[in-house]
Amino acid sequence: MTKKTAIVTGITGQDGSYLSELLLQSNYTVIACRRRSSTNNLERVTHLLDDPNFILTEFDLTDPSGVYQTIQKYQPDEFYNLAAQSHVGTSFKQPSTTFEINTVGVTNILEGIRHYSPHTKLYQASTSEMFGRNYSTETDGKRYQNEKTEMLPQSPYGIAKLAAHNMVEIYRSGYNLFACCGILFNHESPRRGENFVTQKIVKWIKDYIASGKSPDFPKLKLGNLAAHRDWGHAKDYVRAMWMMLQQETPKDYVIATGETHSVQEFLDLAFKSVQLNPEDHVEIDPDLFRPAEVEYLCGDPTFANNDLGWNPQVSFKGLIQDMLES
Ligand code: NAP
Ligand code: G4F
Repeated sequence: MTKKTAIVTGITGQDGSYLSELLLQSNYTVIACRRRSSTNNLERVTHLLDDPNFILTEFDLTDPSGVYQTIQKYQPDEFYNLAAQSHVGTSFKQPSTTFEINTVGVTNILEGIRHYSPHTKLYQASTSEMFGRNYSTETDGKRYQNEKTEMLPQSPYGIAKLAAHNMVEIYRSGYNLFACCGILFNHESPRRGENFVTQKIVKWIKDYIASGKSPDFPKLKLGNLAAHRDWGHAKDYVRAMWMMLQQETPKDYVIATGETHSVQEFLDLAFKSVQLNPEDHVEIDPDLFRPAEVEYLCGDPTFANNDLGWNPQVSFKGLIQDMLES
């Protein structure tokens, strides 16, 4: 396999770490971008730091000159933009920062590629959150979202991601760039951030067991348990990102499992697998409800199945097991 170079942003995050592993295994040089931090936040990529093909670079998406310089310096074959303010709840508290990073930051990358490296193929991390409260309906009444479903975002995060998604489309058609978006549904793993609901539940279980099941252990506080999500495994989803950039033409794809479960179901299954009952330990906290909620997400990945040959390998139960056992 010929050696390629890829810039990856967001390498301190869940997806950036898995994608970096996949690219290094596939003989890439990875230009691993992370923003300055006053503390060490490289835990997810510690095992990659000694690899000479993993080149750490300081980079903040919101600084256009730094973005341009990085693109001009490396002129990579591929650019995976995984950096974002990725927490939906936080986006209600920090809407302007979210827009600056998730929309203006993406525009900086598009401009950088257009001016300094137009051959570079771009992957942009779009999201099912862009569908918001909308879905399509099959004749049997099943609700789903696919590439044709209209988008009605319900959060500053969803709006910022949709603006970036549309920006990518403009640069693809207007400037003929190879730029595409993966519309990824929720994906989790042992490396998921602790303030997303799945990891929050799993972490509580682990800490509770580590406490010796202390009766004084604080309750698990959660918000809306009725929301439905289509949860897959991050390892499967980063494979889809790579596959999109190996195509002849740039296209956007929904990446999902096609199954949906409520937060309550995730909670019940995780607790049951360690012989605990959530009713004894969970407290509903009204402060954790969002000003606007996406109640139902269930992706239809038919296009990715047929066009990319992509299929998820890890089941819902397998995902919970992996998170609990890690
Ligand atoms: P994550 O774990 O929260 O990682 C986000 C990364 O972005 C972190 O490395 C973070 O760095 C970096 N970042 C934030 N602001 C930045 C800035 N101004 N400049 C440079 N880097 C910055 O997110 P993830 O779950 O891996 O998701 C990856 C991407 O996919 C995100 O764009 C997310 O919005 C999108 N997405 C995720 C899912 C999902 O279910 N996981 C689904 C659809 C789309 P710090 O460590 O310094 O904070
Ligand atoms: O785990 P969540 O915070 O994920 P959410 O909001 O679906 O966003 C994730 O998936 C998106 C793709 O659809 C990504 F674009 C985004 O970057 C992120 O990765 O919340 C899932 C559900 C929500 O309905 C939330 O209201 O769980 C509900 N929930 C209930 N209690 C909670 C909690 N969410 C969090 N974070 N914390 C709770 O205590």
